[in-house]
Amino acid sequence: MSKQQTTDRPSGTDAATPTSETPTIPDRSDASAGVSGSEGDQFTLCGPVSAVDPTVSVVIPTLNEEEAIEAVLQAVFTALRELDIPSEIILADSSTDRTPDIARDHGAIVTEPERKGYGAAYLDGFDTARGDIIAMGDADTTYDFTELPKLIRTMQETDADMVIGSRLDGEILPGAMPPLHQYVGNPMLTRMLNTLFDAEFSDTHSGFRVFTREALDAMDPQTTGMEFASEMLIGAAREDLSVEEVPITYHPRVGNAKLESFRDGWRHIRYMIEEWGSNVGAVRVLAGLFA
Ligand SMILES: Nc1nc2c(ncn2[C@@H]2O[C@H](COP(=O)(O)OP(=O)(O)OP(=O)(O)O)[C@@H](O)[C@H]2O)c(=O)[nH]1
Ligand SMILES: [Mg+2]
Repeated sequence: MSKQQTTDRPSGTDAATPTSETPTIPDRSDASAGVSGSEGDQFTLCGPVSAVDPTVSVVIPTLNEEEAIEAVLQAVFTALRELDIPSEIILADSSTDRTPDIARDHGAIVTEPERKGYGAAYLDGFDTARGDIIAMGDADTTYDFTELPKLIRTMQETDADMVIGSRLDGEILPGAMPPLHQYVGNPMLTRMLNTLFDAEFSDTHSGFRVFTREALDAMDPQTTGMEFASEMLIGAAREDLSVEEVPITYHPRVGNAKLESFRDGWRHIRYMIEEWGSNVGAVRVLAGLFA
């Protein structure tokens, strides 16, 4: 897939290392210093061309999230300071507002997906990601990126292929999720996926996940819409990947939702039925061959 990667940083350099005194905008005068390692509360944020390859790639899809992106990036910075691992932040952006400008000013790499949709954005961002560990989450403040170290440490400690932040096993703050989603849609779609694909996930629509590069290659997601979230987990179940879940707190959204409950819910259901049907069809063909 060809893509346009945009950055206003000089090539051959790394982003600067923000400190608590200068938390919002990395100091460009420091941009030629290369990766300086982590001292105190500094961290290494790799630019598109960097002396040190990032180990962690934080991939965030954005569609007009100018009201939220700054807070989201600050939370990512807090997580990266705690993790103390060379990292990159990639925005797969389709915005027409100031989202990409704000992100670039904060040292993120911004790509412009050719296709529309949540899944298409992630596919584009994953294509750019260089890390062995990939993290994904929304740009709307619903997921708290300061919880990212908990997910990554769980992955390292348990040797899991993927760790999911579970809202349904964690805490959903007032106003964060419509009751229809919290008590009907998400539990029902989670149960449906578990039943059809013999899995035991607690929250299949959580978009806050970390996984290894190998796990991503094995899951091999392809869909472009919101059903991408289900497709990844169906792939994880199919490939028998080891998946851990950790409880997380889900917060109210800043900015307008892009999700359309019934249209996107239906896309998940249709995708699950089609996938299940094609597996059943394949089993029938195989059974027929050996009958
Ligand atoms: N690049 C790109 N990003 C998208 C697109 N659709 C959604 N996003 C982003 O994907 C993330 C998830 O979208 P949301 O609108 O938050 O969907 P959701 O999390 O299912 O719904 P809420 O619970 O209301 O937040 C957000 O960061 C969006 O900005 C798209 O077509 N292109
Ligand atoms: Mg969201």
